[in-house]
Amino acid sequence: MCQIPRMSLTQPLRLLLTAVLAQTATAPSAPAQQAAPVIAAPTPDEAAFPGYLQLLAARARAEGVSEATIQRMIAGLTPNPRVVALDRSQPGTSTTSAPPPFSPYLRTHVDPSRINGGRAMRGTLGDVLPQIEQRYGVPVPILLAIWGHETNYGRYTGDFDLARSLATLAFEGRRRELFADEFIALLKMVDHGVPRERLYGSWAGAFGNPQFLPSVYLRLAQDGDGDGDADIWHSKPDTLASIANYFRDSGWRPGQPWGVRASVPAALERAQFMPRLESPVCARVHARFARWKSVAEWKALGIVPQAPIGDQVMASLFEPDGPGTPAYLLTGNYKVILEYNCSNYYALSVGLLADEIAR
Ligand SMILES: [Ca+2]
Repeated sequence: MCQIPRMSLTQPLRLLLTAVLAQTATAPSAPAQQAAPVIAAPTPDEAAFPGYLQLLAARARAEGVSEATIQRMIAGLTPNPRVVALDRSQPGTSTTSAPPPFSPYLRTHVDPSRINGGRAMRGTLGDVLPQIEQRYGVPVPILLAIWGHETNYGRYTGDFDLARSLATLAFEGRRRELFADEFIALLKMVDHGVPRERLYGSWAGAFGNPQFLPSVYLRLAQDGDGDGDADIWHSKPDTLASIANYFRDSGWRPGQPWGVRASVPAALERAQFMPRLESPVCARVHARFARWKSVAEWKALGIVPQAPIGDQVMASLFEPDGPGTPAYLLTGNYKVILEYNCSNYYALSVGLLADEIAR
């Protein structure tokens, strides 16, 4: 997924991280990892690492982490040069080149394997799925599509030691505060009883079936099967309830689609609908949508939705590969998918995969 346009470093941490993580944790064979040769990136001033760990330890102590957890988690920790190399191989964010086309991306991410995997999962989970949908108000196919995108339904969750990865990324300094916070959150997870042997994941610190960061886990992970443990590593109900909780927390509106395919008159003058204001978050992603109008207003302009959507729903027109190619009316729920990973490639393929799983 290395071709995906990157986000600005000024965006909210959650968006930044989910984008980084989702693109790297999807599969060991993902292009992001293949295209990230582990060059001999020198770890910055490695001799200073033990001293830096003591700073992290002091901060953890001040935030109430137990001494036993602190000592256990920093004992023997060394910087991971592979993590530094992977972090430095991330594409820059200032490119002005045109984004690559969507259709090849969609072909490889809304593929028979993910579609059938989602349908099979739906078939095996029985009553628990309607219960989760009822409780959180997020459709099951959307939850499955996220899971399918993040880790191919749990097949690839990453084997990097999370404490080592997060301490390395904090030490390296490019996003020090962000990763220092996540390192402390990881220690809090241990204090809350999460077993050490579960603390493996992507090089950038996300873990489990939904690829949550430690701070997200602490805030939003759920115990979907009622055994008292929010086990997003092994429990399918816990995984899906946790994703659903993330979506509810991000403002998913029950009863609205993420978007619908739409036909657009060839003569539509698109320039007049382009946004006047720059989005405060994830600007490059949002800059590609048309202005928001009600579905009724879009219909009055000759645009015809290809699936049911209420006339009063606010929507934006999106033609990812330009006029004459597939077009979509996107709702506010599409923006919720972007909260999980702020990439149009990701959000559109999650929406379309969910539609296929639901068929
Ligand atoms: Ca559980």
